Amino acid sequence: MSINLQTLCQDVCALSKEVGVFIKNEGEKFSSMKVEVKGKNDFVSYVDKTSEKRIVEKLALLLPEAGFIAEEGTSTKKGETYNWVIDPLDGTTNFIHGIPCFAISIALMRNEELILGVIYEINFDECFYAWEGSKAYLNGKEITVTKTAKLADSLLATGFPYYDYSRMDEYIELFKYFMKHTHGLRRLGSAATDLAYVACGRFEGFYEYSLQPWDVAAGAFIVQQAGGKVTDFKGEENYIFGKEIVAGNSACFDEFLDVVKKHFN
Ligand code: 2AM
Ligand code: CA
Repeated sequence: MSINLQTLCQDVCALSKEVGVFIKNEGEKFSSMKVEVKGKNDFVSYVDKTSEKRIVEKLALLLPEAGFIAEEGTSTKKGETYNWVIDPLDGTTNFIHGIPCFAISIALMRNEELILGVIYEINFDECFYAWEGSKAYLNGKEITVTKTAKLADSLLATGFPYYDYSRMDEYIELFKYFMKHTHGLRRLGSAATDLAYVACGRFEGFYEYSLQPWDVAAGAFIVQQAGGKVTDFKGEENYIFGKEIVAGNSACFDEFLDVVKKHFN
């Protein structure tokens, strides 16, 4: 069966916005209920799980033969050829604390290849998307990575290690290097948003380890369609399932990756 990826991408954008409204509304209720400590985590998992359920149900209608790799485990169906990779709420810690940076991230894989990506940053109503063969877009306008050619002129984003502390020293040394040799580092708390911001030229690059496929799949694809590069810390292709990602504009990517390699390998 041939799939119209452009139409499918539009449908996934519409779905993300619909679920995004739900998450935003629940978040507003959550703020006013913050004093009630009991149920805080329940509430969050309710928002995550309900969102994922809605996403999975709709995607199952849009592409019945596809399987799912979804953070909350709503469906574990494996697709023979097609699989959706879903994070219904990327940036949960921000969401809990009422900090406006969290997103829905949905990617589609054909066998081992990414062919569609949608990231909807809920608070700013920004939808970033691309499909196989397309440019990358933000709310209907084409986006590209920057042409900044030197790390010295770059703004980077990262995320802090949150369970694998065995590589903490390497991480901190790398952090120090970037502090001294770039415009600065940002830590937004949503890897999907970080990657979307690389794609549209707000950041020159992003790196993090210990991330899951659903945190990075859509963003990695959108960065590439926006003219950027994505690898693991070795400069190889294992960035979706390998728990290491370096993404950046093409012009300073080699310099960026070299520094990461020197610190981590
Ligand atoms: P999540 O909000 O979907 O969990 C931030 O560095 C990135 O790490 C986010 O994309 C976040 O995705 C992911 N992450 C997963 N577990 C985390 C945790 N316990 N603490 C902080 N970030 C976590
Ligand atoms: Ca999540």
